Amino acid sequence: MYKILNNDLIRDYIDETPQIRSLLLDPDESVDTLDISEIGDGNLNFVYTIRSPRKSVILKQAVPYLRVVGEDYPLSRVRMSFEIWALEAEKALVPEHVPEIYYSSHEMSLVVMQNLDRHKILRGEMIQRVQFPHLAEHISTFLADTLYYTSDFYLDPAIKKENVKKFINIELCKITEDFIFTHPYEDNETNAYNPALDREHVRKFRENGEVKVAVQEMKYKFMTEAQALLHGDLHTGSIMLNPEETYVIDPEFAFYGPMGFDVGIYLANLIMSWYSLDGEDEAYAAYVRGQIADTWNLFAQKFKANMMHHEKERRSLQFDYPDGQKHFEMFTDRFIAQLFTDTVGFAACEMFRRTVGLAKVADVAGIEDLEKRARIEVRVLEAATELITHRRDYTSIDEVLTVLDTQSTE
Ligand code: SR1
Ligand code: MG
Repeated sequence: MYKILNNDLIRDYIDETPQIRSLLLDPDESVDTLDISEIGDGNLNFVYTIRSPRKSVILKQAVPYLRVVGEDYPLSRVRMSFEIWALEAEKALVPEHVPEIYYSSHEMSLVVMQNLDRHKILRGEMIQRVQFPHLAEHISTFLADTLYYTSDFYLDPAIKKENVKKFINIELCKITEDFIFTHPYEDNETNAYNPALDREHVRKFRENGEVKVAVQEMKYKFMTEAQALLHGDLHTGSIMLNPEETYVIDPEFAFYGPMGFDVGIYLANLIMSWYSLDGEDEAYAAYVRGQIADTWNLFAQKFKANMMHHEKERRSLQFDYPDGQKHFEMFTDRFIAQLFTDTVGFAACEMFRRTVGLAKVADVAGIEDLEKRARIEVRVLEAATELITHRRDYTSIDEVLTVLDTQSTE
């Protein structure tokens, strides 16, 4: 039966759950010897580290409300089932980039998994201006493989449709629909922004009809295009890494959606990290720009390679082209061009909401000088406006990087 755990109850739970107990302790060792501490500062769940002399693990439990808002915002615990299923699916595809799952319970809405204690959260590392030589290589692999191998390009159509059904993640999709695609564009009580950010700038994009139409188009895509199993919340706080290894965590927002959403959310977080530098630290700024360019370019190459490698099997897209290879490549290139347009559009939506919506990014929101922060935020809003309204015009990531350089005229 479900109950919300705390430090003491976790001890009891481990004592009565042999699969976890035997991971951590010898039969004659007491659970009292375990060192348990809550580390969760996440928006949704409670997270604990549990250490024994032998091993340390992470225990993550969903509670029946949205942690960042409180008990007044009920949210069903089923989100943990989506996280468990998504971790299992991703682990099968890109084992080197997904933590080990030791135990899971849908009834208790919890998962026990590898403690990535030799790794740090990417966002924090970017704020400290740490460079990671393999990051773009690793994240592009994660994206290319999870998105390709869960799509109709690879899966049997019946299996793919079963997966779509399994991953109907109504409540967390609603959070995204509200907090990314709706509230930031209207006067909503959940919005919060820097008091130094001129209301005029907020009003300007909120009253821009072109922006609103474009956001609506992106929202409709998000709601209707079940292309692949997405992570669903791939910001830089969902990545843990060290110079050698990169892990993607926290896939509770997983569902079947448009591929460009995952790519766009990630690139937007890199873009906001770049803006947070505010022209300082040229070397780190060049590194971040390199990450933006390399992630997209490597992703596009790897996704295309997956498409072409399995071309003979394209199980759900059997078609007798006059020149099979050439025409399938033409189809693939067109698909990737559309994916790029979607990526740019979703990136812009993330940039808007991380500036004026409920959830911020520490890279920018952590800047103590509010005037400086506001100057950066205006640039983010202006770039997002440009990107979303002209997303169909860009053909390369270099063109997107050029937009980032545009200075405010005011
Ligand atoms: C209301 S929850 C705010 C955000 O936290 C999660 O990480 C998602 O990004 C969500 O939109
Ligand atoms: Mg998360």
